[in-house]
Amino acid sequence: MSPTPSVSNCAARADAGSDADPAGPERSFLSVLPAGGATAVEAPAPKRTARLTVEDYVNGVRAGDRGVLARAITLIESSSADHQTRAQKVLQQLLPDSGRARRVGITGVPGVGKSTFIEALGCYLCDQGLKVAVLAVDPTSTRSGGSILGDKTRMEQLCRRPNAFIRPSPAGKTLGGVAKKTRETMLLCEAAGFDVIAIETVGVGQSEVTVRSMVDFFLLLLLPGAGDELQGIKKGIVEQADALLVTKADGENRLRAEQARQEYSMALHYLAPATPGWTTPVTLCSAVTGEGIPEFWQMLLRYYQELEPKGVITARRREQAIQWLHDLIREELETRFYGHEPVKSTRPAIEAALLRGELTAPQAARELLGLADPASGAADVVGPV
Ligand SMILES: Nc1nc2c(ncn2[C@@H]2O[C@H](COP(=O)(O)OP(=O)(O)O)[C@@H](O)[C@H]2O)c(=O)[nH]1
Ligand SMILES: [Mg+2]
Repeated sequence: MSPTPSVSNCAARADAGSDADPAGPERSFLSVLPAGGATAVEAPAPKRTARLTVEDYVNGVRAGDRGVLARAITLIESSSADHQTRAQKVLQQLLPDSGRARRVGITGVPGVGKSTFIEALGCYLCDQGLKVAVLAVDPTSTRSGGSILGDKTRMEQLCRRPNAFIRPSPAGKTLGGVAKKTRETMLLCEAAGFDVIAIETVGVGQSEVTVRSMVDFFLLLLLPGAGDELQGIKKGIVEQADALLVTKADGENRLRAEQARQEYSMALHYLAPATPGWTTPVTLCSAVTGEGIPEFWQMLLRYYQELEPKGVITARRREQAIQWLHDLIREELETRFYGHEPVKSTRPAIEAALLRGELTAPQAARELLGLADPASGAADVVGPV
């Protein structure tokens, strides 16, 4: 990606996850970001490139300033201790302003049309005067950074909308790390007044589960041609979806898409709905003809209208908050455990003993755990049996 982004709201990610000063890499981005979303390139305003205080971040995000929002996200993505301290202060103050957006996760196999759909939906919503933020969860981005760039070029239309904000996921080492930033980024976008947050799963594997755990509504996109497709989708994902949408229902695919829709509708009869009280619909869409985009939005509104009064959305968010807490604790404990010096130095020997058949895996685990916490009862493993 070019270090000097063009006039758009596509946030820079070159610095994401690094220790770079948030005021630095975003500087070029800010200097060309038009205040009101107009296309004119303005002269850099010196004040805006200065190091922001916690108050500056809080006020800027609250005011819906996309430049400050982008910098606040960079602060959150930074792994430097100083940045993290400030980032947490910013988040703390903005927390009361968060929570008002509709959180939608979009998944499906690579190439199914997620980015294209999000762009079409995003443009449609911007036309309605709504503010749309697009985030991505990509645990594999360290290995396949190209996919992100591809996505961005395909969202060129949406990038130009003043009501849109697009932020690719940082290249994270662990899925939990990436997801943590995405969750916090979502809170910041909500505080900045975005009405809809669309989160695309980019990598394969664990990212679907992670995105499901941070959204209200989970959409699964499917290719026309159900037979093959059913096998390509990980078992369990269909059961997690609040709607199935068969993409590319245009041209010669139109008929096949309709057939796929019917097959999936039948298959869903045998599954419990992902959200209690909601019947999972199966519909068609085409980003080319625009079919299904307004209908999807109407369906999403109906979802909230029906389930919000019953407290279903609130309950889900509460569960997700608790789950997030435990995910963070688990991740932190694991990092500390493997980084603990006695564990680090003894681990190769214990693993070797395991491979030689001298220890079982549970014995090896207890021995290592005992090194991190001598009170944990490893004695009965290392002592006489
Ligand atoms: N004909 C047609 N092609 C589409 C449609 N949506 C996406 N595509 C194409 O499918 C390919 C993959 O789309 P993309 O959005 O990048 O998929 P993603 O990997 O799921 O994000 C691109 O070449 C798109 O142009 C659609 O509705 N109709
Ligand atoms: Mg994509």
